[in-house]
Amino acid sequence: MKLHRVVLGAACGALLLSAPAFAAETVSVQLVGERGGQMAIKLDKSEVPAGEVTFQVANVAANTPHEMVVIKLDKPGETLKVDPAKNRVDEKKLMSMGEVSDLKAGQSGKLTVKLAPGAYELICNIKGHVAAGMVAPFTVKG
Ligand SMILES: [Cu+2]
Repeated sequence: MKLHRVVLGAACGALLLSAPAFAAETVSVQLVGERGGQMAIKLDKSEVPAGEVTFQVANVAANTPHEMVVIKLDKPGETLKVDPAKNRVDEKKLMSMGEVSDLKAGQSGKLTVKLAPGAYELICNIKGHVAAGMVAPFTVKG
């Protein structure tokens, strides 16, 4: 047991020394679109290495509030289901890693989270917005 731990520690040390990939990543997120029209979540990158990630989120709409929620998927390719009664995704049934909520048009905010490897989706879960296109796949590499 003890030996195992020492070997693991040495391996991690080597990775840290050789990998600028451990530096914190920043993702620029634009929340786009107006009520009643097409909406989108635009990212400057859709894949980052595991570790600390900062999402810089800007609502660039003219007059529509938006938000960004980071959802971890059970498996790649899974699609989030919109609850037809509520016209939004039921966050209680999902693994939310954090969010920047309630950004008025023109506002921005940021979120820093530690993300493990896996498949994620960024959504705006204001009523009707996922159905209008506010879903962006996001991958964290091991
Ligand atoms: Cu929205």
